[in-house]
Amino acid sequence: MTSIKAYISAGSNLGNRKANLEYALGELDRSGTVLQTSSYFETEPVGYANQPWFLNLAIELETRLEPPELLHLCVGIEDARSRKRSFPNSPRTLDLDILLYGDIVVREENLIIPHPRMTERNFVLEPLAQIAPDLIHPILKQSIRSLLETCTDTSQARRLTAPTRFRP
Ligand code: PH2
Ligand code: MG
Ligand code: MG
Repeated sequence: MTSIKAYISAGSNLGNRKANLEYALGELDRSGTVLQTSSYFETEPVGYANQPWFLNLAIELETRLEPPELLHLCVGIEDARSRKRSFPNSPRTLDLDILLYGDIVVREENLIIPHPRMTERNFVLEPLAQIAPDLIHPILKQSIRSLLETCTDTSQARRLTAPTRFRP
């Protein structure tokens, strides 16, 4: 199969957050090519408030993996950082969510692409808009920039510096 550009949202709010995210970047780059990363964003927890703030970033990955293989890779990288799955939106060392996979739509029981909640979340849209503002959401047919402009999420996302290895 030919290569596809996939976009991944990465987040961490337990342990050494930057080390967890940099580990994920290194592993993803071993499986394909990390073309761009956003800056780190320090973000207010959404969904379950009583937990530490997150570091989030968005990753543009060139990959030859099919969507289920990419999901399997992401779960393996999360597990390598001792990710525990206790309850929805619980704190985590590492979360890797596939947002978009080219303009392909996937509706499987364990994998939905585009990510169904991506348009409701500043912590996803702010970093993604930094690296891919003109990218079109394949179902909504709107750019990431315009999805961010119309997003009603009021949670805070503060832009920091970019990871040193993969500056945009
Ligand atoms: N992930 C969640 C739930 N809430 N909040 C922030 N700020 N960042 C996240 O990555 C995040 C969240 C579920 O995956
Ligand atoms: Mg998530
Ligand atoms: Mg996840």
